[in-house]
Order: sequence, then structure tokens, then C-alpha cells
Amino acid sequence: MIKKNTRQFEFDRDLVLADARKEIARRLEQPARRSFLRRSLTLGGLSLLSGCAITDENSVETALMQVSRFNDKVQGWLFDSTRLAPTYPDSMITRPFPFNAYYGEDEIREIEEEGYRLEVTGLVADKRTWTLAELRAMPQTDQVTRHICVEGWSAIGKWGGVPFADFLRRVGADLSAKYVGFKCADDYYTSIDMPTALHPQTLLTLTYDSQPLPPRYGFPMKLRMPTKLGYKNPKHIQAIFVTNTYPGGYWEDQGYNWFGGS
Ligand SMILES: Nc1nc2c(c(=O)[nH]1)N[C@H]1C(S)=C(S)[C@@H](COP(=O)(O)O)O[C@H]1N2
Ligand SMILES: [Mo]
Repeated sequence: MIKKNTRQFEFDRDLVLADARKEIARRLEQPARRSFLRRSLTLGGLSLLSGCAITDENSVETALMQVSRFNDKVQGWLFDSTRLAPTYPDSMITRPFPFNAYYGEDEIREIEEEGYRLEVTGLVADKRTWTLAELRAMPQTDQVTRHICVEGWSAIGKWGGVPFADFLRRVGADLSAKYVGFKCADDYYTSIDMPTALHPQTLLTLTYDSQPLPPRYGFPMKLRMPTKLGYKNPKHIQAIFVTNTYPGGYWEDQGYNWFGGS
């Protein structure tokens, strides 16, 4: 096995276990259940959980991928659509708010408003494209929340736009579908579970700090979810699709936890 894969394996294992432990500590009040689950979450237990016989490093990776997907499901089951992420006063906004992407600031994508059309496809009644003006014409709201990046920083920002649940209802999305996927103008892509898509704080975001979203923060449009880690929040969205087929994501396909949130 080459070095890169070994590193990825270490990363997956740590991430899966850390996520699961955090989830258990946070969600389960009863100490008995908590310690039972903690005990079951050893690497040895993973072969039982995944149903994979662990005979070599490849089978370990297969098992870990299955457990990671299992972990996604468990987190989805534990997800509480009424639990709100904390909000903050404007005075706590981090200035300047950090930029991050899988490339540097010199490669920030500049998308022209004129030709921009948001595509909406998949399990929706109204498959059509949207201009920015049409999105701006829908009722808007804003929120001051904390963005947390797995690279080790967090910052408080103010985002405004259309509650995503309103948008999904407006396009007649199948709200019982499993996933909503996003394709971005910079080749980034990600996907989320439907309960998170319908969460009251999930925002189809058109503004940052009450101004049109600047290119660095994802012009013309991004999805902002204070219940999810930074990499789950796609910037420069070009297409949204509703599906029952697991769409993965740019970082998720490289081993980041797909649920990536609380
Ligand atoms: N299109 C696109 N969206 C993206 C990314 C990216 O590289 N491209 N990076 C993600 C990551 S890892 C983070 S932390 C946030 C950073 O958002 P910000 O620049 O508004 O701080 O965007 C997320 N969404
Ligand atoms: Mo991130």
C-alpha cells in the first residue's frame, strides 16, 4: 500500500471514532448506554459493525468506509430538526472573515451575474433555472452564526438569503427524498441529508454582512448551514439536485465524514 493511502486510513479511523465519540458524549445522557457504545467503538468492533472480515489493509479500508456511511446514518437519525445552532450579536462578527477553498485566494472564481442561471433538477416538480433577481425576489432572512472549518479555525459571520426549506417547497421538491446535491462553479461539489436541507437555519445565501455575497465568499450564491462544518457549505452554487442516489462530495470522497455536522 502506498503512503498516501496509509495516511488516509489513519485519518478516516480517527475521524470516524472522534465523530462517533463526540456524538455519543453529546447526545446520550444515560451513562450505561454511553459506556456500552464507547466500548463497541473499537477498531475490533468495526469488523462486527461493518460485517467485513478484516484480513488485510484493503478490507480495513472497506470496513471503515462502510462504518463511516453507517456513522452518517446514525448521525442522521440523531439529528434534531428543532435544535438550533447558536446565534450571536452583530458586534461579535469576525472581521475580516476568513477565506477558504481547495485553492488559494489568487484563484477565486469570478462569476458574472448577467449569464448566471441556477439549475434545479432531479426529484422536483418545477425543473427550471433561476436568475439571481428571481432568488432575490423571494422573502429573505439573515442570521449571525459560527462557521467551523476542520482545518482548525472558526469565525462568526452574517449571512442573508432565502430559507432553503421555502425554496425546496417552492420548486416542489420531493421532501421525502434522501439527498440534496450541489454542483459549484469551481468543480467543488457536496450533498446533504434532507432533514438538514429543511432545517430552519439552512439558508440559500445571497448576502454576506448585508452586502451581495462577494466572490471570495461564494458569489453568486452559497448554502449556509450553521449545523454543519465548513466543507459542507458549498459556495458558487450552479446546480441543485434532489435525489435518492448518494452523491458524495469533494472532500467527502477523500475521506471526510459525509454527515459533517450535528
Ligand atoms: N465551491 C466551494 N465551496 C466551498 C469550498 C470550496 O473550495 N469551493 N471550501 C469549503 C470549505 S473547506 C470552507 S471552510 C468554506 C470556506 O468558506 P469562506 O471562504 O466563506 O470562509 O467553504 C466551503 N465551500
Ligand atoms: Mo473548511
